[in-house]
Amino acid sequence: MTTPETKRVEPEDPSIIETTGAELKPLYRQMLAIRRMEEAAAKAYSQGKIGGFLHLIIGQEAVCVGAIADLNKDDYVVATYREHGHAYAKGCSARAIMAELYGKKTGLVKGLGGSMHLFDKKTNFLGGYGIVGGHVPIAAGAAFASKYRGDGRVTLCFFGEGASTIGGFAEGLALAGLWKLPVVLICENNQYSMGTPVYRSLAVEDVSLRALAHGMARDRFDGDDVVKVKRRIAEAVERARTTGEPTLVEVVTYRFRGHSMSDPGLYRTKDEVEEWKRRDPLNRSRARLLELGVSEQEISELEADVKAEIEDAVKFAEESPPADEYKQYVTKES
Ligand SMILES: Cc1ncc(C[n+]2csc(CCOP(=O)(O)OP(=O)(O)O)c2C)c(N)n1
Repeated sequence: MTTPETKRVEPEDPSIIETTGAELKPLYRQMLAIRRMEEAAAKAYSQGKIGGFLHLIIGQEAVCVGAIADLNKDDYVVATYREHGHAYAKGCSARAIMAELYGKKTGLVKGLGGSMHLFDKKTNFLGGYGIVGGHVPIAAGAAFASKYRGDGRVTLCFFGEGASTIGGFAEGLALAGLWKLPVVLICENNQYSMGTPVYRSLAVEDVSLRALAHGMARDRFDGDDVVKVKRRIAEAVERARTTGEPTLVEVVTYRFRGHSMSDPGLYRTKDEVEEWKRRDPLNRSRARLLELGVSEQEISELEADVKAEIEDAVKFAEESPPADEYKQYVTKES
């Protein structure tokens, strides 16, 4: 990036990662479903059908989709409040996610958590946390459990660059490095913590360098190409699974919309946003699919299928009954 506020920390990597239509097509489908799901959520939010906070990942979809693509089903994922895409990529349905955003009983956590607190035991999606950086020690704990039990599972933990300034982040890294925990810590550096640009929050803008203080491996790359994300995170996952060693990975990305629905994003210029949109990971993958010989008709069918999936999810959420009051779930013992 050229503006001083968001100078790109690493030049865009022009190298083309080898792939096939068969590999890229499902990744494109997932990214598109996440985008359409979040666009539908934004619409419902502005109609007053979704309450509370709503943080969208639009623009960053390649990170969660690529990173989670090669995980085993029983591996763990822990994420922030910007986690609808991570939950979907881990296997949660658009229906259950949307119903949760609507506060409905059929939602992922019975409508009691909402956007920031998605959680799903079936897919080992361990949340959804609203406290910035507070979930990094939780991820270290999940990875410690795997090491202790010898179950061979790996934990992926996602957070923003703002989280790297928080005490919980330092504690999580310290334990992961000291105990050699099978965790991959993924910083989605989207250039802003709410309205604060990287250069105002970090003295050293390369977040991945923090790995050196904890004796762990590190990696850093741009997150526009979903296949690149898939390959590079797979290397870190393989390291965690085979040697039990953690990695800190920084993926440079950008959110196209404000921090949350209440943020018009006035702290950045239209030109800056447009420049990043030119690298939209979805457009990039669609163009690549055509280059790889996937026909326009096949792509259109996939897109129609995604549209139907999200329309169905919205209908499901709208028609579902509201959440029960919380007290219904509180037993005498608790
Ligand atoms: C401990 C704590 N401090 C402050 C906040 C308020 N807050 C919510 S999101 C956010 C910005 C976090 O930015 P970053 O970690 O870069 O993640 P991003 O939102 O960009 O994905 C802040 C300060 C909070 N939720 N928790």
